[in-house]
Amino acid sequence: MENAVAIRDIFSGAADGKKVLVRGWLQNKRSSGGIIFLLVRDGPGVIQCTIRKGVEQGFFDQFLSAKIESTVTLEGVVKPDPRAPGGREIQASSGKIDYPALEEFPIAKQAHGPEFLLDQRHLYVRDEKMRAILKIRAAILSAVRLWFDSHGYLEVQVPILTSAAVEGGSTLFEVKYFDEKAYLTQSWQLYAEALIASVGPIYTVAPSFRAEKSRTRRHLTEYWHIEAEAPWCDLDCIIKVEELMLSHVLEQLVKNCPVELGLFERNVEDLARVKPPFPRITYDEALEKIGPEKAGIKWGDDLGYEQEKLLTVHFDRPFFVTGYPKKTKAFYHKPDPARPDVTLSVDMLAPEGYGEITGGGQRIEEYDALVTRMREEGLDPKSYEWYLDLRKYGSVPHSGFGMGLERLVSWVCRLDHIRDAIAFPRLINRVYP
Ligand code: NSS
Repeated sequence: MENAVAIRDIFSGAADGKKVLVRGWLQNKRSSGGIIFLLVRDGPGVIQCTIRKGVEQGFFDQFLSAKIESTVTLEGVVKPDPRAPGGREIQASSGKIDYPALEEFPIAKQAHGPEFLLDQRHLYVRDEKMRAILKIRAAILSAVRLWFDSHGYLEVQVPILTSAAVEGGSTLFEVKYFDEKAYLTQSWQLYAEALIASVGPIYTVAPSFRAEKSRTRRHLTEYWHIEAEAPWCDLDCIIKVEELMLSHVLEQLVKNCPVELGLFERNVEDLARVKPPFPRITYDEALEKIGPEKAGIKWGDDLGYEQEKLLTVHFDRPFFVTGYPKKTKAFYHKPDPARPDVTLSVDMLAPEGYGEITGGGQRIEEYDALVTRMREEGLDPKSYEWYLDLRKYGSVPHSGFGMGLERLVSWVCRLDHIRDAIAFPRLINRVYP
């Protein structure tokens, strides 16, 4: 196979006036006045190639009738041209269609409905915005890793197949595990609490699963979860980890993905101003701000999407809500010693109506207190035997959190629906393609 240049490299100017060979997918095509304008995409880059009448007739005619999303090879001279996207084009003198598209590409330029695009997701991932999302996800994850790696956190992996619920039974996916029942993990947390006694502060990037029975614009059934856990870390400590990590991630994103962010209605200034400390309010203050009557809830109820939306109008950057009532949170949350009906819990909410992007807090470290909370929640301590063991052998105050990658991407890119924050979304009514 002949060596092709990377299209992205052409825009440095180094190839101006030189002959290059490029290979890619025919993203778009139009012809006018004896010139065919082709947009060729090799993945990272897209460049305009022109074929003028007067080149070899067979070559011209072949591309005149080429279907969109065929794969092509083109050879020609690079010419700076301010009218071309990115300021450069290839004036092609030869080339071929490697694999012609067998049918017309089903995704046209005009608007399609969301269900159609979800059915065609295997092809829609070639769309410009979808490609930007994939780059933004990758940039977020590499910034997350950079931050944790340089702050003493070790990246570890835990099972996806588990034997007990972490975040309550109502969203558990059950799987048949030979002759036993197992579940798809909702969070790494219980295993993380075991591993901090082995290697100290840790983090992971892994899929989590929630059998969410409702259709909302912020729930997937399978999502990517960035989670961290640290020993000798209280609520205040974990809040600081979250705000330092996220502000670093956003700083990197503004630096590394300005073009991708530019495709969305996001002003990068909104991200650049996110610096610690983030605003903090308590659950009680949150209720006051949203007006419980207006929000249709009373003290003790969890904040759902509608309530969070009302709350986010008071902020122009991510903020924390601490001290959620005991009954709104999972059994492992430590009750506040000064006020045992609330927990040492914290959610981070994104502004502009997006709401919760992280959940976490301080864990119960005493054995008896943990058994009591399990019983209150109707859980059988026998199902959590190994987890309880962790309180028998060198317990420690500790905290952690989980951030939904797609929730973060939705806010950063101002998406209408979380399904567009991931290549192949899993939703209540969709496991295809
Ligand atoms: O249920 S969480 O609030 N908390 C936990 O799972 C803790 N065990 C994490 C921890 O402390 N290690 O979920 C954490 C985050 C939440 O804030 C969302 O950003 C995201 O996970 N999340 C979701 N994203 C997309 N779809 C769904 N269904 C979903 N559920 C939670």
